[in-house]
Amino acid sequence: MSNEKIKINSNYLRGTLESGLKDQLTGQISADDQQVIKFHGIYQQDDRDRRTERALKKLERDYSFMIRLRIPGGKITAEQWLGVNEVAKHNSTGVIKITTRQTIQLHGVIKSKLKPTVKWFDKYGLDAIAACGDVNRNVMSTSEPAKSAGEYEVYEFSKKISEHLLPQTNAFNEIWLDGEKINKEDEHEPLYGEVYLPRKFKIVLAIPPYNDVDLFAHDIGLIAIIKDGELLGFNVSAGGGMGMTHGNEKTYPRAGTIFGYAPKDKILDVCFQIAAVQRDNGNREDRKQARLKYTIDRLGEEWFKAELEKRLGFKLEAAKEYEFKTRTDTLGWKEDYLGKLHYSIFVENGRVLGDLKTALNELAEQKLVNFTFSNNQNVSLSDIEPANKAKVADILKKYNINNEQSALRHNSMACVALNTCPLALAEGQRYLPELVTKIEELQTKHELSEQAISVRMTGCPNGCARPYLAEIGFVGKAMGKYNMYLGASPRGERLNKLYKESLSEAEILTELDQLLPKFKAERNSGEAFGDFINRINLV
Ligand code: SRM
Ligand code: SF4
Repeated sequence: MSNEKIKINSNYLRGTLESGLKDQLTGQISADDQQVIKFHGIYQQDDRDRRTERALKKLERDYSFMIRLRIPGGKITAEQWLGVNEVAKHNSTGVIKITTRQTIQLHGVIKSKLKPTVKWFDKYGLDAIAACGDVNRNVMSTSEPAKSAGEYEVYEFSKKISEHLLPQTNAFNEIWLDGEKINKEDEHEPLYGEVYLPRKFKIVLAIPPYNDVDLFAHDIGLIAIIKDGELLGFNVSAGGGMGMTHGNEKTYPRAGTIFGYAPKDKILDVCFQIAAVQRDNGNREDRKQARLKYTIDRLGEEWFKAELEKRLGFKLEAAKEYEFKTRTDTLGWKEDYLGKLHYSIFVENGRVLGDLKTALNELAEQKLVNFTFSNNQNVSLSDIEPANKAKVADILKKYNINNEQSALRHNSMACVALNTCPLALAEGQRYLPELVTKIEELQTKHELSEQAISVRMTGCPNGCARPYLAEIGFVGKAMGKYNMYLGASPRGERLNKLYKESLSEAEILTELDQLLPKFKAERNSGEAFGDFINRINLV
């Protein structure tokens, strides 16, 4: 059945999940329910490393599920962290994965453990509602500590927007929490109706000069305008998106367009109405053309703005001035406007395991920290009382957590890819660390060890680690082969371009062995690698 029919027939996202979850004969659920369950923040997957072995033994695939939490603004308490860790230990692979959208995922949850896991999360005030599916997803905001009340208010807006655009169906309550059943006539989805959106929908909020949310990669990007510590409103960007398909020229990554400015009291409505424009005009025939970016390009930016303003009943003001200076998470100790301390830790590809996990658990058990996940898959230990700084530092020292990685690694990011992602054509997080080591060696050879360059890798062109906004982007084409993209701005404002196709590791390293000395010899003072490539028109 097409996704559109599945949504309409799902009875507001119920499908046949209740009975499917109880079926002990198989580790999977029906094909239609696999689409419905995404709206509940859950994906059916299988261990791709074990497919051949299982097929030879005539066994069904090694099915399990991935659960992605909804954590707007990326903040959770110590208690919530411990709750997640406990359930991860018993019901999943145990690895807590910080995603590129400021939340966490657990992999390897078998069908019979899904409901207990969701219930467990609920006990800790956590949910996975709309973390996936054709709805508004987790709303991201900066992970940098607030320097004023106005900046903190931006974080609060990420929660408000998430709530405002949340599906209202009672299905979550009924299926996972044994809530009382209600009649279909009593269901009401003010934004989504029975058809939900044509495709996924993503919103982020940035506070200049930080663009750690990669503002232009999302359906809506809101740039906070703050004066003297007071939040006034937001510049509104729309139509960003990364996903494309190899060989399909009608698909492409697009950087969002800034359409104007709205004061903060109007911003919930702006988000709602942009989603509504997309709901009513997005392509429902072809999912590869269904994101807002294609709607805007098909109908025109002028049309989009006029349609939005008609629905809003007011005109957007001219965009206010702003400047993004960086996209990189600042690591180490920082202070917020209330005098609380924060310590940001680099987490390679967001995988929390081993000593790092033990250290985070110990810090949480002693109630010394809260946690803020970043949009670059890192974690910040948050809200630390200054009197506890030494205790936190001691625990970090005990587990050798010192942020001593190179500038290159600090700016590297890969998507999950194999072994769980069904769409992966090549490795992502399991391979990038090794490639970064080899690029570091080239940097040393060319005396560029200190040079920060954003390097991002994805196992397929869907763009989950936003590779088209990296100074060097690697996009999986086949096992061991990557398309290489160059020339994006390190501040996230300009996309890169395809440089060469289907390169092996040896070919990648040969290219960089030639490009790095050229960069060193010909760059302007302080010029970043991506800006240099762009200036010399190499691609
Ligand atoms: Fe993604 C699909 C993982 C951020 C664009 N993404 C998937 C799936 C669910 C594969 C699937 O459909 O079955 C991957 C699950 C892998 C696994 O085993 O966990 C997956 N995406 C991820 C994560 C976990 C990557 C990571 O390593 O951190 C990120 C989870 C974010 C979250 O917490 O919500 C993740 N995905 C992104 C981003 C980045 C972002 O949003 O900032 C993008 C590009 C931005 C965008 O949406 O345009 C992204 N994911 C996609 C797409 C392509 C969408 C498109 O418009 O074409 C797909 C495939 C699809 O939707 O058909 C996809
Ligand atoms: Fe999977 Fe492709 Fe996303 Fe990587 S970019 S997680 S391979 S869908």
